[in-house]
Amino acid sequence: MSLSDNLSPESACIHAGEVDDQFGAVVAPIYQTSTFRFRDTDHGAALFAGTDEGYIYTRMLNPTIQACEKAVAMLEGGAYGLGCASGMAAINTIFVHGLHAGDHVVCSDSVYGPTHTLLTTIFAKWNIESTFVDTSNLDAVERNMRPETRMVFVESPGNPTLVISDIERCADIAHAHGAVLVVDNTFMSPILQQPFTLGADIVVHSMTKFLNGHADVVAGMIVVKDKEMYQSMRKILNQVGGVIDPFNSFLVHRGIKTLALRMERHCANAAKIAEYLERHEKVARVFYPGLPSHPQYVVAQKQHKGPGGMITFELKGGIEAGKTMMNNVRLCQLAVSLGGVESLIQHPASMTHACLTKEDREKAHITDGMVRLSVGIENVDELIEDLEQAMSKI
Ligand code: LCS
Repeated sequence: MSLSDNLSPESACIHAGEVDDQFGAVVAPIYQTSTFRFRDTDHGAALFAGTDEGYIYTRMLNPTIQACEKAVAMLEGGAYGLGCASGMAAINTIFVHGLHAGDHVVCSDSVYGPTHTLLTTIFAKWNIESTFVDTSNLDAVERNMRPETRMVFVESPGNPTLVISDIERCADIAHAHGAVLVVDNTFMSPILQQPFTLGADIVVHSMTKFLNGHADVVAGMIVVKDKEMYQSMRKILNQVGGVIDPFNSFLVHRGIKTLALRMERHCANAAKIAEYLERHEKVARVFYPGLPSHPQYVVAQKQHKGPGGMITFELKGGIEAGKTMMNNVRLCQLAVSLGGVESLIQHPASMTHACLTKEDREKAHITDGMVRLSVGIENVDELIEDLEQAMSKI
């Protein structure tokens, strides 16, 4: 089946990704095999030489993985997907592919902790320097570009502050300096934000989150538009080996079928909870892109189709009040990760961003008092009831 590129996101979620029609299967089958038999030695040699198309070995390509790659690429409006073993494997592959000794990276300061430490520990060791800037401040992005800047890496909204960067303007700055713009679109999913339409060159996802949506898979995806970039990145991924496996590809592809529907409920629930929190006497501050009080509300309105399911807030009682609240939730669960059907609550400073120094956290405005809530698709009144009973213990 071939799909038109202008299919609506709701229909694309159901149908994107080619299905093997040997038996008329409606869903892409799971090819749980590590390797593929050659017809004869000439066939094997031709596949390796690239003169024949086909499958050789699952680390190189597998039909189930490819179906998931096509689905995400189509939803993002990109041309090629590369399925990875985790979001971090995807980010690492992008860095290994695009960076050389002596290069410089400008990266959002509010990014998932391990993205920050991957640059400051592993890549710094190979003489690749990174500058972490508040990428919502375009002057700061411009000011920190150097002749050797090869990549601008933007996570928007940023984890966990939900700071929003103007992707279109960041793309303009990156391109004017001969750098590529990479956007981590994990928090929004392609349903709410399509970075390629805003000028991004590479889009990356932790599919562990909204794309899969059911907290039962760890996986990542890189999406690119350019064929040459895809081919050279595929070689790198094959060499570094951080590929997704067929079964996880199947699960993510299955999860994607309900992505548009789930995002609608994530947004509706989170919007209601953000308003409830903002009105609450024990809450000091709420960060949510759908609230007019969000510092980049105008940019959010421009580049998002919905405000998303993530809320970060600070309680008036600081970290102690936050701990009491997190230790008393019943319907929400105290756990890291996000983007699943279940609501999860966690403490960034001691959990997802504990790998940063306190100084780096402060620079990125990640305060000790911040609590992060990933709003699931449960009944919103029951979620509010749960948050209320947990806050009554403060
Ligand atoms: N990018 C973002 C924005 C993330 O939030 C995460 C994980 C990753 C990349 C890495 O993806 P993974 O390798 O885990 O698939 N974020 C997590 C978080 O906030 N809590 O636990 C994991």
